[in-house]
Amino acid sequence: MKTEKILVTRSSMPPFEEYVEEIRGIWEDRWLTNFGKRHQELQERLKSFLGVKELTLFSNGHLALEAAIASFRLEGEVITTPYTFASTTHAIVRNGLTPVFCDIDEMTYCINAKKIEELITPKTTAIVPVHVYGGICDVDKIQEIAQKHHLKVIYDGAHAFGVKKNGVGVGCFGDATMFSFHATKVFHTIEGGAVACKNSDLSDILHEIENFGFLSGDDAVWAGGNAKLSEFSAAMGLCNLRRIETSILSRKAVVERYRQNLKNHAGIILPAQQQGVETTYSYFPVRFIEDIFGEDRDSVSERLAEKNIFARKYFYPLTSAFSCYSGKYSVYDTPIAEKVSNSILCLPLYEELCLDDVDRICEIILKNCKD
Ligand code: T4K
Repeated sequence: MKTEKILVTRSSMPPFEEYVEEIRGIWEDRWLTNFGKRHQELQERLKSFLGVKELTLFSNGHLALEAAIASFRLEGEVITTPYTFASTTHAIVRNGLTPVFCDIDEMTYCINAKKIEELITPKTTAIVPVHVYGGICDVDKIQEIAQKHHLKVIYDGAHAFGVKKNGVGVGCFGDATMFSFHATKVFHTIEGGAVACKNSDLSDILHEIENFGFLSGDDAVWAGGNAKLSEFSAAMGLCNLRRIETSILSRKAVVERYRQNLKNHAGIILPAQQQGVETTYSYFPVRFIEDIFGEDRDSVSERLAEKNIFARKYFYPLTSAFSCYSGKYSVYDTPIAEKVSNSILCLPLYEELCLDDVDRICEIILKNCKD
């Protein structure tokens, strides 16, 4: 029997008619982009949903992160993690800065805050940590270090839409936080992203960077580019935001089923459940400890693929191992990140994934299990 392909994720979609209704007005007013009505409305609604003071929308998360870094006019070295998507490291490098890679915490997979200070040099100007998989970095420790050494903290929160720590939105920590609204994310605008921050001067600069340097009037006060979110994307965001709570609940059910099925196996490490953190279940990463489980990550991944199930190795390889950075870094400087990267597999997770399929995925995974 041929079963349907199950990919690592599947975009959430609003009812077709709802989206059509949302974009109908675009045909009437012919305003397609450049901070239109839907853009303004989405920005306000997201500010309130995320509990942040300022929010600047962007055409994608990567450009949002590049702009957030640029907005501080930094020089020198930036301490960051190699355990992330290409975007984080590239955003630092494309700003003319030097990434300095810090190892990760083995529980949360986020930057190990205890290891940051030893990497600080007179050239260090910022820290760019990543809230990985819908977990959250040690924001208190990072803030303490940043204050002590006068460093900026710019979070990559691409995976952390709607995540809270002790009731506080993740976008409230650090000097700025980027969110990704890519089609594969918990909340999406097809392509899109945003930067949250606390002060309106910074959000004016972010606006200039994404709008050719214009804030108001004809003078460009910054050599900015173009990273504006279109009205079609904003309309998708408005539709998706209406159903975000339901969508998160469906993801939660999938995650709980995975946890139920895969617990009690010493050879499988499930993602940590951080105290005080309210997640939105963006990814479900599982580690396979070959000696105990009896099989390595690649072999499990291949067996799933044979059954038309396509899990993904987020994040393998480490960004420090990319050929564009060849000869500059060693993965052995971040041994925990290297170990995790070699054993991690993100299992399929999306709103419409049915629990029977979760059971089937787990059965396949556990087929050769020794423990
Ligand atoms: N920082 C971090 C930590 C990130 O993870 C990301 C993005 C960024 C920064 C940058 O944010 P953006 O500039 O992207 O807003 C995907 C996503 O494209 C990327 O957004 C995401 N992280 C990354 C972790 O995953 P790929 O290369 O794995 O995508 P792709 O095309 O293989 O898609 C993965 C699966 O998603 C497919 O198997 C099926 C599903 N899918 C994909 C698309 C494009 C859909 O269901 N619908 C779709 O439209 O990077």
